[in-house]
Amino acid sequence: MAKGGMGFRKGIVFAFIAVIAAMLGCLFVLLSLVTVGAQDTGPGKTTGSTGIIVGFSQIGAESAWRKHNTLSVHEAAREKGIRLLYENAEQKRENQIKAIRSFIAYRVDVIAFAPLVADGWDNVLREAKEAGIPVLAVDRKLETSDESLYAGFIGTDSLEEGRNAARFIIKKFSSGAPYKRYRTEPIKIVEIAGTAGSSPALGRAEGFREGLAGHDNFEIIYSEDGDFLRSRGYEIANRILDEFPVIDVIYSHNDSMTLGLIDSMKEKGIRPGKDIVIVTIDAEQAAIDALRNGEVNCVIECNPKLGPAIIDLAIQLAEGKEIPRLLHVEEQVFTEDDPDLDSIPPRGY
Ligand code: GYE
Repeated sequence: MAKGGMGFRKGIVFAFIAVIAAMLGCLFVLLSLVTVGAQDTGPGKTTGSTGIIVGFSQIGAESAWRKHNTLSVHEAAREKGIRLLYENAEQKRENQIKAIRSFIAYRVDVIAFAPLVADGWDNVLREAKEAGIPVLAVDRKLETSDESLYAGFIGTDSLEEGRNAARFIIKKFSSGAPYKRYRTEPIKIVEIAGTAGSSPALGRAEGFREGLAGHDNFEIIYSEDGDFLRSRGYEIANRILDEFPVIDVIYSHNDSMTLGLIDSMKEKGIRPGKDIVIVTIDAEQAAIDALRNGEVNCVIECNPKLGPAIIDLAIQLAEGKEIPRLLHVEEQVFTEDDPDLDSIPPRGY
């Protein structure tokens, strides 16, 4: 009886320990989820000690560039004690409008907004203005009927990126390179463009044409919107490489599309960087690696590490300060002519 009683008590004790262990286990899983959530680049919130809340409407996760950009903003927010409400619009304008409206309803202090395309935001920006919430345009530029609808812009200078692409090919083809049609026929260029109507696609196209103006030995024979996606780069290359008997240069608005078109070229036995000159923008690690092994000829940097600057500007806006209307980040150009490509530090994206 006594034994049985002991057994029963032991059983209870064991059961109790098991329940506690299970509860601790659950708590551990929950805690790690919260931590992962805070570090994640997916939707969610990060908590902050400053009391400042920033709503960040991101475009999507279409490229390594974009994923790193998202991470950079999350990290900077965490470092500066800013609570970040993050929404990924999955490349849809209506999702960005919804996200901005939800930030207004939440009464965030500042909205940071990477606009998918340049125009069509006036109404929702007016709603933010009426609610007294300053909007910072990040990464891509905005076109509005009223400049006072946003506080300022920080991001890339895509016009200059386009000009740099033109500068590279002008130099390349004026140095007596053994390209068969040089001097007798114009150099034939295909452009794989970014998302139609987005400011980087507009700027990269315009700057490129501006750079080529007056150089009659270049001809853009074809241009197509590849939406900044690797799959689209591959798809477009599959088609055009068969369609056009001669392509001398492919100018691609981002590395993701470039990697897709390189896949297609290799499948067709065309040597990227040798049979066709490749100029690409972003400078993600994979593009620098391709430059090193001769599959790409020129890589124009577009810097995604905007987080610290975005968060600093957001803090200034939250404190009621004025910020500059336009801030471009510093960017470099890497080419096959650089004497020491191995010394390029790891890109991180
Ligand atoms: O070049 C590209 C992307 O808006 C500048 O968006 C950015 C572009 C970047 O996804 O890879």
